[in-house]
Amino acid sequence: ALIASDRRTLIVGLGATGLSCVRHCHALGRQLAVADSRAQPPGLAEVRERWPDLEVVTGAFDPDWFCGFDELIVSPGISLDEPAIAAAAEAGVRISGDLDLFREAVAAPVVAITGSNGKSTVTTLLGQMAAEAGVNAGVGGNLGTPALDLIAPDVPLYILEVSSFQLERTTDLKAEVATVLNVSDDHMDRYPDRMSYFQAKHRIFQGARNAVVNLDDPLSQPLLNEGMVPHFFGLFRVDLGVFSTREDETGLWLTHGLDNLMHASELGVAGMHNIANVLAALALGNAVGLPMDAMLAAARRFRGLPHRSQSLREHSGVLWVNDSKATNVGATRAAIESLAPAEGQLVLIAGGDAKGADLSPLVEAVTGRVRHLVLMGQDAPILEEALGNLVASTRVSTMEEAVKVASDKACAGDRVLLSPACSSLDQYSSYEARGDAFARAVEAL
Ligand code: UMA
Ligand code: ADP
Repeated sequence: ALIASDRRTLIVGLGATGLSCVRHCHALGRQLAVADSRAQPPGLAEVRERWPDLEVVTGAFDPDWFCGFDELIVSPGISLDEPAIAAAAEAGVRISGDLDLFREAVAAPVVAITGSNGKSTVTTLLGQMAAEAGVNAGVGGNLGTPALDLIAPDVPLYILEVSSFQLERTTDLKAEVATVLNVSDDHMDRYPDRMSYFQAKHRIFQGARNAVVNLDDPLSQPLLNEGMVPHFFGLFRVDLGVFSTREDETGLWLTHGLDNLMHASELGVAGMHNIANVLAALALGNAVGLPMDAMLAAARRFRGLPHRSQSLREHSGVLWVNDSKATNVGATRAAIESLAPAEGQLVLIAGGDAKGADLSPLVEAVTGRVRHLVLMGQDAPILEEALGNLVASTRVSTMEEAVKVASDKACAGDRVLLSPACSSLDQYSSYEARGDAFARAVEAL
C-alpha cells in the first residue's frame, strides 16, 4: 500500500475548495498537481505566488492524464460524470472530496448539516449557540470558510454545512451528529433523478453516532440506522424527548418533551420554517451536550441571515422583503406561506435558472395569496406556464424594472417578496449580487 505522502494526488477544481485542498495536501507533503477547466480559475494567482513549482493545468480535462494519478480530489462544482473523472474512476483511481481529507485530519466531534433548505440558517445559529456556551467551534463548509480551512489544533467542535455535491464524493463522514433538515427538489440539472439527489444527501449518515430527524419530513429520516441514536424535532409534535411547538392562550411555545422552552414571539426570525430551523438547532446542540440556557439565549438574539426572508423597508404602506437565497421551490413555498399578509396581498418577484425543477409545488402556495407575479430570467417562460393561469403576471428583464412593476401593482398593506425559486447564475454572479440589486432598487423608490 502507498503511504499518504507517496500518493499522487490530482486536485480537480481551483476555486475555494481546490485552494483549501492544495494548502492542506501541501502541508501533508503529498505529491500534487491541479486541474481546472476554466482558463482563469479563482485560486490561480494565489497558487502561482505561494507554490510556484506546483503543476497547474487549465483547460479541457485530459482523461489519460487523470488516469495516471492514485487519487482525484474533486471540487463540488464539478460533476463526477465528467468524462475524464468517470474514466479515472473506471481505471481504479480513488475519487474523493474535501470532506474525506477533513475526516482523516480531525479527531474532534463534527456536527454535519444538510437539507434542501435552512442549512446556512441552522449552521449559523448552532455556531452562535456554541459560542454562547463558551465553546469555540469551527463553523463553515458549504457556507463561508471551506471545511479544511477551519482545522486548528484547539477547536473542540466543528459545525459543518454540507451540500449534496460534497456528500456525493464523501465516504464515511463519521459525524458525531448528522441531519438532513428537509428534502425538496433542487439541483435537478446535476442529478439524473430525484432519488439520486436524496441518496446523495443521505450519505451524511454514514458512520454517524447520532441522527437528528425532522418528524414533519419522512424523506429526512435515515433509511438505515444501525447503531445511530435518533433525536427528533417537528412542529406540533409534543412528545417525550422531541423538540416541538404547542399553542396555548398566550401564543405559540417552543417545547422540549413536555416542557415549554420559550415563546415563539421572542424569536427574531419569522415564519414556521424558521421555527423548525430553531428546533433543529436545539436538537443538534442538545445531542452534543450544549446547555439549554445558552442555546435559548442565542436563539433569542438571532436575527437571521441577509437574503433569507429579510425585511428591507416599508414604503407607502408596502413591506419589501428580500429572499434572494430562495433558489429552489421549497424555499419559495416556505416564504410565500409565512409572509403572505392576507388574501391576495403579495406581489412575488421570481425567476432565474430553475435548474430543471418541477415547479408544480408552487401552485398551491401561490393560489389565493399572490396578487401579481413579476417574472425575470431565463426560465420566466417556464414559471409563466406553471403559474400564469392562476395569477396575472408581467415579464421583465432587469431588477429595476421588476421593482418598478411590483411597486405599481402593490397596494397599501401588501408585501413585495423577491423569492425567485431559481438560481441567480443566468443573470448574476451570486444570490447575494441579485439580492443587493433588489435592495438598491427598493432603496431608490
Ligand atoms: N468549475 C469549472 N471547472 C472546474 C472547476 C469548477 O467550470 O474545473 C465551475 C463549476 O462548475 C462551478 C464553479 O466553477 O460553477 C465553482 O466550482 P468550485 O467547485 O470551484 O466551487 P468552490 O469555489 O470550491 O465553492 C464550493 C461550493 N460551490 C459549489 O458547490 C458550486 C461553495 O458553495 C462552497 O461555499 C465552497 O465550495 C466551500 O465549501 C456555494 C454553492 O453555491 C455557495 N453551493 C451550492 C448550494 O449551496 O446550493 C451547493
Ligand atoms: P440553505 O443553506 O439550505 O440554502 P438558508 O438558510 O440559506 O438555507 O435558506 C435558503 C432559503 O430557504 C431562504 O430563502 C430561506 O428563507 C428558506 N428556508 C430557510 N429554512 C427553511 C426551511 N426549514 N424550509 C423551507 N425553506 C427554508
